[in-house]
Amino acid sequence: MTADAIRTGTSQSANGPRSYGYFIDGAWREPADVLERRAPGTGVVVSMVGAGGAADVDAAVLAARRAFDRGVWSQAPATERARILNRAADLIDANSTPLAALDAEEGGKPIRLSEGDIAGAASLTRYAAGLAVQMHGTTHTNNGADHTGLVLREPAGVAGLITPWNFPALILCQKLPFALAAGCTVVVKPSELTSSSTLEIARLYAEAGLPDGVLNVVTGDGRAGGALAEHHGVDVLSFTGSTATGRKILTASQGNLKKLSLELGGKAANIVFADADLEDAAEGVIFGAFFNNGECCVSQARLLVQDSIADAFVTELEARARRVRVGQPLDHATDVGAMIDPGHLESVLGHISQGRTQGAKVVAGGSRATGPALDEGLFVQPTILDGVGRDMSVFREEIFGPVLTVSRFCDAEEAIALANSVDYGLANSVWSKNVDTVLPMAKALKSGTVYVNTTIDAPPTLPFGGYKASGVGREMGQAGFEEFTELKSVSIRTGKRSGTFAFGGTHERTA
Ligand code: TXE
Repeated sequence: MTADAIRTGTSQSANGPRSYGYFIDGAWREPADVLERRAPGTGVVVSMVGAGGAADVDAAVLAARRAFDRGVWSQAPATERARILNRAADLIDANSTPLAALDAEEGGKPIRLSEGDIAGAASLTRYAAGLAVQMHGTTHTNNGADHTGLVLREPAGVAGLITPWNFPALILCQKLPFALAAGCTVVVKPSELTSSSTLEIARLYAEAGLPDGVLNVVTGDGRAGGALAEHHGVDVLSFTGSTATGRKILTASQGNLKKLSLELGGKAANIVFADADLEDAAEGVIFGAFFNNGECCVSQARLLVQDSIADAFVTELEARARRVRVGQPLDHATDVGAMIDPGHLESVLGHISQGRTQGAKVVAGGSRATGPALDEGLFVQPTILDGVGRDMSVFREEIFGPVLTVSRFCDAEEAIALANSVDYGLANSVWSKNVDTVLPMAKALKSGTVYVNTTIDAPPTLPFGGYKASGVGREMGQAGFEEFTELKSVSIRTGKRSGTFAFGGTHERTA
């Protein structure tokens, strides 16, 4: 299937922008208002999506609620849910080329990474299909001969999913197939900046045989997201985005006390000890910092390096940073693409300039990347700031761009103190060949993930989420699946009941 062939929606001209409606109850609905998306690599308008509001969200939630209550999905045999998820995974794979192009074009991310995202999206979907058939509760028969306890694991109900722009298809698939595997019905609100791949994946699910109303997509900005977070028809909400928006969602979701999973910002550290494999570590540090343009919640934006090797290691990083290719997102030679939008470009450049003012030394990059292929786009040079102290804003705040800060430590105790001194706690990496170093470090770091002698390496089996301001709840793994379920305890007594309650009988059974 070609990119043109998978475009769907209310209208589309041959060479003009893609145009999409909302996907509600198995049908495309024309939006009253639209949002234009300009490709950050070229400035050209490439897609138009509905600017959804509360009424659109309400229609989608009602469709999801009706589908849930009909039981077409929530009560379907687990093997049937798994079959459709596996079919959807096959279709995602079969459409990987056009899907990857959509995310690279709208998100500014390098196409090679985008292709990896789509492969990851299919793999997460297959993993979730396996969880569907293993969903079960427990039985308890050790509470007396006349008692049986059942703990039922049930779908949580209608799931709201709000996703960001940095990994549009991948983060969708860290949530969607898990919710579907559990038997939930779903309303997705993708980022207004990168909605196309989500809408195309919804279409692929319909092709895979997902019943109408089980998956609904409403596009739009924070107003649509806010309406979903507030909606009393949503039972569980899973969000990935900024900590500031996560806090708003926490407040908005209070009305019906919905279950929440919030995957928020990060300020991860790559911690390199003198006894590491320094070749591997240098490669990992460059990859961790500049992966996905640095627009990544687990971006390893801080390097903490042991004093004794620091100068030589930084010199090696400078040389490697110069070889990182900044270029058009759709070019397979590109390592670092375009920043997501003009405001974000200004924010990243502002952080670099603030770092300079506060005393950091620019050892690589430091400005906007320019050149004939880049001038219409939003590009930043891969940047390394050395001599960064723990009180500087570039050390503490999420920059979300291709900017690496370098700080030095003398021993493990100081490394732990530095790594843990920020508000975030999503992920950190430790590089050392000494198990007596890495294991205590892994235990002491306050983050949901610790990579050891590797970085940004997250198989679907491992739960993912944050400590501190990086969020609550987990995605992926068994724990991520369970976020979309509820437990129900069923307490069963058999035999004659008389004289066994507290009033007028013995207290033994309830004590
Ligand atoms: O995120 P938002 P933005 C960080 C990163 C970035 C900053 C801002 O530092 O620079 O956030 O990015 C929807 N109620 N991350 O503004 O606002 C919005 O429409 C409900 C980290 O894009 O968090 C989109 O679908 N929803 C991150 C989603 O929330 C609301 C990934 C994320 O947008 C809403 C992206 C509201 N009030 C940015 N307001 C990560 N953890 O990977 C907005 N939204």
